[in-house]
Amino acid sequence: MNEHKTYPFELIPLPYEYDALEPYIDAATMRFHHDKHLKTYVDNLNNALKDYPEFHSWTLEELLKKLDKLPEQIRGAVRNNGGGVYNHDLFFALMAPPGQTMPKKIVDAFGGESEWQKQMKSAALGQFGSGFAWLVEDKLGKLSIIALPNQDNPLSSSLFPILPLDVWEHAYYLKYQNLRANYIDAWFHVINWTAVSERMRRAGKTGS
Ligand code: MN3
Repeated sequence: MNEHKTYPFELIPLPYEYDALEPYIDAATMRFHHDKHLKTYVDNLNNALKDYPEFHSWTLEELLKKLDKLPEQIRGAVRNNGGGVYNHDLFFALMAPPGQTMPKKIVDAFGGESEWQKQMKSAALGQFGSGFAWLVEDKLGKLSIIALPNQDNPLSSSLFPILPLDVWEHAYYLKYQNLRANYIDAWFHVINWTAVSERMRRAGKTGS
């Protein structure tokens, strides 16, 4: 992932085959989403920073945490495209072929797997237009679920991003058309809970 890397940022290859998440997420959607949409965010982020060498030593995480320190001319582009890169790196890394088990920490925090799913689905359906539903952790280690518009990232609100669910139409339109709820139900099958656990351990160590 690019989160701890600096300019120029890269298109990170998928950690699995394009069809690895079938039948829940189809190969055609994965190709467009990763090879086209994510690549555009990477290219636009690099273009935005190209003429600002003073930020070439900042990691993507730092850029998103300190948007207010950036010049106005590039702040919007970094928010949208830097968020686009971070959010998609994480979204793709935190999916895997079906069959993994939800970590106990999340089951306990939300009172059960189905209760967690209910809250995540509600946030994802409630996000009007484009955006993400997020499982986040605050500085005290408390887990919660939020929705953010467009490519906004929890780091910009002092929250640590644990698990994103992309609900932009490009994430599901080819297979599910307008049926966002069906796509959300499908995504629940392909969460990489092993990697989510890793992120929660890291959040616990570093705080947000
Ligand atoms: Mn997307």
